[in-house]
Amino acid sequence: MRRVVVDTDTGVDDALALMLLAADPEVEILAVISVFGNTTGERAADNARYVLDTCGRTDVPVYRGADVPIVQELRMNPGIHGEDGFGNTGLRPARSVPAEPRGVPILLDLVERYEGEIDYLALGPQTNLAMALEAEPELLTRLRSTTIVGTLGPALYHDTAPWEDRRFRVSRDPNVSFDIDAARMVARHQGDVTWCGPYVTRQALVPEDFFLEIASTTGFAPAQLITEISRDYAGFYSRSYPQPEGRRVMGINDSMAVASLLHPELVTGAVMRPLETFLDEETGDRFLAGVHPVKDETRPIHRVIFDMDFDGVLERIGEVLRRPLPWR
Ligand SMILES: [Ca+2]
Repeated sequence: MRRVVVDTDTGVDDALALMLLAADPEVEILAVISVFGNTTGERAADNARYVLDTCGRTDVPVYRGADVPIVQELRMNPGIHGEDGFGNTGLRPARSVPAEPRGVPILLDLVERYEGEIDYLALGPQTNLAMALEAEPELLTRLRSTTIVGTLGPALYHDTAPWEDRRFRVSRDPNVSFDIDAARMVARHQGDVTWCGPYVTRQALVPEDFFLEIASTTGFAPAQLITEISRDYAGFYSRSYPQPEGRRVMGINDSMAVASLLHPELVTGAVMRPLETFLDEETGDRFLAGVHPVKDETRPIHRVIFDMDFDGVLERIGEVLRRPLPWR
């Protein structure tokens, strides 16, 4: 049995990632904690509640986490996931997530109780992790593992502008840039930490038809929820990454990170690196990338994923969405 805490700014790909966890009989979700990002912290919490309820997992607790970054101004992603993070569908859970108790103290309690047993999944900005690190600097070594959606991936040797590298072709890393201080704080702590960022996740653009077909042939609520909330989202991806014959596609970013934890054999490329932040002077965007270790390296070394078995991940997603409820 794997014990998981999920930290999510619940948009469309977060919803799918939550479903992979909710369906897995080997996974106990101890808590879901919200964070701002794809939408407000409040909506992120309610959306997570809605996803879990849709999957028949009313037993999984959801808590409110960080609503704003540690230092910088609040930025969000409304153009991609809609104002409500759910493609402007307006879906709300039967009962909203209360403002108290807060997620970070809950996490610290869980770490006391399940010392060295928790796999932490950060699917949004790393603000909750950074707040928990402020209270408990040993946090990352007391978790079994930490998997984070963020980073440009591994930078080239002595690369001073990794976002410009044609091999990476990533212009945005919202989870990191929405709270760069939090990202830097996590990067400066030792632990079993894996970063799975846009360089990996943007390679996996899934045809919208994949989900539409499952939803229409099975009629199952989780698959139908994904197709309902992803109409605008698929529109964004299809405009940003035009496909032959105008085929509509969408990203499954957070599911890649979840798959890397639940099915480590699907990770086909990863390196161990210290991580550094970078500033794009032109746009003001900030990035985090794995850099080359130096002699007598003292910076924490984290794992940076750069390749995955994308078909394998999609196969797992298909299996889950075609499985009738109840999942547990
Ligand atoms: Ca996310």
